[in-house]
Amino acid sequence: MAHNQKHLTLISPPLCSKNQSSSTHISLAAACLASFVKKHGHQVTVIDALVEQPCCWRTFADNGAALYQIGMPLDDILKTIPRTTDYIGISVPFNSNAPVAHDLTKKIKEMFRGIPVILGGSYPSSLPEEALQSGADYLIKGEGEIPLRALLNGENPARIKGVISKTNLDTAQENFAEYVGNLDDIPLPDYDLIPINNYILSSISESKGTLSFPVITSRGCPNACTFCINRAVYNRTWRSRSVENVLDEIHLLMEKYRATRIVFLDDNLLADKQHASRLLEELGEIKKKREGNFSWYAFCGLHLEALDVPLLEKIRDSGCRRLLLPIEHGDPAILKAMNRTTDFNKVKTIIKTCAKFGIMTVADCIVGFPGETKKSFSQSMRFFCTLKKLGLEKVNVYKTKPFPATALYDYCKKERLLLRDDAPHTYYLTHTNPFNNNWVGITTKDFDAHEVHRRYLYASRRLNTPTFSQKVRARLAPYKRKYLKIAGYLNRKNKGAPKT
Ligand code: B12
Ligand code: SF4
Repeated sequence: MAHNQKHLTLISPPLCSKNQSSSTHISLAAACLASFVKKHGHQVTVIDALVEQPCCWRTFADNGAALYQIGMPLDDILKTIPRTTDYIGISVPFNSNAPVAHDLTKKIKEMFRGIPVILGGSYPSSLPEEALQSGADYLIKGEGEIPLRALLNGENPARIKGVISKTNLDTAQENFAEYVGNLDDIPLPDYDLIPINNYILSSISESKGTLSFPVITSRGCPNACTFCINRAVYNRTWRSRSVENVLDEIHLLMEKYRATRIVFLDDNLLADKQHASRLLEELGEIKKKREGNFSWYAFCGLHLEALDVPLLEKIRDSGCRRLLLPIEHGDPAILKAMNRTTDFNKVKTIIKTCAKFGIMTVADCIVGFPGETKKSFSQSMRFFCTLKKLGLEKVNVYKTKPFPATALYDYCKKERLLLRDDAPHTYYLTHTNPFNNNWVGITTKDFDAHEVHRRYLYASRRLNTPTFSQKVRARLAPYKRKYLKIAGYLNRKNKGAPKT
């Protein structure tokens, strides 16, 4: 080992869940950070608990709620950490994983005395004071690559931007890490560091033969929706990788791991329309070359305003079968309160065009936002019903969640709308359970917890009952599939292509 080379162990802890199982996901954060510090001469071990043991679960209790930890158990993680490690990093992307991360940090600090433990991700970025109570030595606020490299290189932690410890906690909220100027400088995620075959087997069995891999083409989001945690991590910045760099990753995933589907995890996939348009054209070429054996979907956000007909054509031709549309509400006043601007006519055109192009549309809908009266709730329902008639297939209904460090949380706290100030983070995992008293975060003069739950149940049922045309299409689907199979076969035969 070279003199200044350090050994870092990066851990993505088991997932907290209200169920005994979860779909398997790779920690892209751990894979990106690992490849970056490796490029800069350090040695890395990655323990991605969910991929290590996707079928393993343990029960645990958090504030009286019975929950599950899915993935490699904490004691096994402790045994797997190399004794020679110089630093241990733990990724905590969501607050609901805080109890597991705290437990793991405490155990590590007992067993690996003197080894600095660093927490990163959206949880420590948004709740530094609480995250430090885990016993971790340092937290990283924001993007981890540059501060992590600086720590491993032995720089003075007090001088590294984004490194938070007990000594500078008072300035933590403004102490963002230095962002990587050019995202292409981060090498492609290193999946050889995890038991990738476990992931491949899980992905194929979970999605009936399709092998999906996550890809992130950009980081952050320029918008400032009041309910979004993004500003705590990326401070409203948005940067993208070059199209060529993204394609290199997709080709690698297809050739080395035989990926057939890409899941984009961007916060805002279409923030730069020109850039997105070029990427879609290239994806279209891949789809053509692979004779359709390629598809993609966006797991997270995309910019609705960018979706015009030419872009939707490219989306269709590039292998996207399903679009998740962040519509959120049907009352402009509530959207304004969310700090979102949405052109309703444009949304209708998007839904109609997608239906015509055969792209399935799913919309997000939030209920119980501060200011939502019975009237505005009905207005929202009417709007979503109109969209259903135009072809919207599914609506994901969510109760408003005021995540700490969001503008929404600050507002709710100031206006004393929070039902419980000290609500455990895991309560968001059980929020749909009507028997759990914690299931809704806020109450206003327009609604109480029961009314929000009523709206939630009503919207979920009303907006997801199949329309007449959906029922007809569902009935015809098997025949359509048979027809397409025969048509495809005849087409290939006519072209003289070899039979498969
Ligand atoms: C993929 C994903 C998931 C996957 C997780 C896969 C995994 N193993 O990581 C799954 C499907 C499990 C998931 C579930 C949920 N998710 Co999610 N998810 C995402 C998503 C779309 C991408 C995460 C990602 O890979 N990003 C790419 C990497 C490179 O970026 P990153 O994670 O920010 O990491 C960087 C920094 O944070 C930092 N960093 C991260 N870890 C570490 C560690 C160290 C040591 C250091 C130094 C730095 C560091 O450096 C990294 C590289 O620069 C994000 C949104 C987003 N675009 O980030 C939401 C997001 C993380 N999810 C979110 C939420 C709310 C949830 C759910 C609660 C949703 C729900 N209602 O069910 C559940 C929780 C599940 C549970 N049971 O606990 C929120 C988190 C909010 C919060 N603070 O709690 C996010 C931010 C979306 C949002 N904008 O609201 N999610
Ligand atoms: S557009 Fe999406 S990612 Fe961006 S601030 Fe709004 S909710 Fe967050």
